Amino acid sequence: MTHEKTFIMVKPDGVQRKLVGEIIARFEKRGFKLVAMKMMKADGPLLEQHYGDLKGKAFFAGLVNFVSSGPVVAMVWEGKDVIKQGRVMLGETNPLASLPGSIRGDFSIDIGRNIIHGSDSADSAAKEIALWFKEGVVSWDCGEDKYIYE
Ligand code: IDP
Ligand code: MG
Repeated sequence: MTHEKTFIMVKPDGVQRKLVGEIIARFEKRGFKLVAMKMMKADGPLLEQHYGDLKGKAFFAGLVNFVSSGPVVAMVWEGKDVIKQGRVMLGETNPLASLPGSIRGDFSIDIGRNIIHGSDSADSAAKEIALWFKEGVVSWDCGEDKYIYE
């Protein structure tokens, strides 16, 4: 299914550290297609919904507080297996457990400053895309697709 979509967000630490271009380049070069992107400040209620599954965790308030502290770059990427592949490209939640070559493994150290979010399942991807891009995403034909997919 080449039209699978995932939600990827560069968190405030990734934006401040000017890693947005690097992250976009990695997804583009892999062959995935950008179908939505915006820079925005996420407020508490949006993040409480986004991270709803983590309510009750000791780090929840700090997480919401940090991710709402500055601009984020929210994106939707499309392509075959992009949800799982995106998670592999991100690395582990704990950057110290992430392999070099992964985004977190290459650019971060602490778990609460791991610079990027990626949907972890088809269900959460659908929910997150609907939550962050109420306006919908862009459908476009990429001329390179015939050189990426056989
Ligand atoms: P994920 O981002 O790899 O999917 P989740 O378990 O969904 O990881 O947690 C969401 C975010 O919450 C993580 O990316 C990380 O920034 C933060 N987080 C997770 N576990 C901890 C923790 O034990 N301490 C501090 N922050 C954490
Ligand atoms: Mg998660």
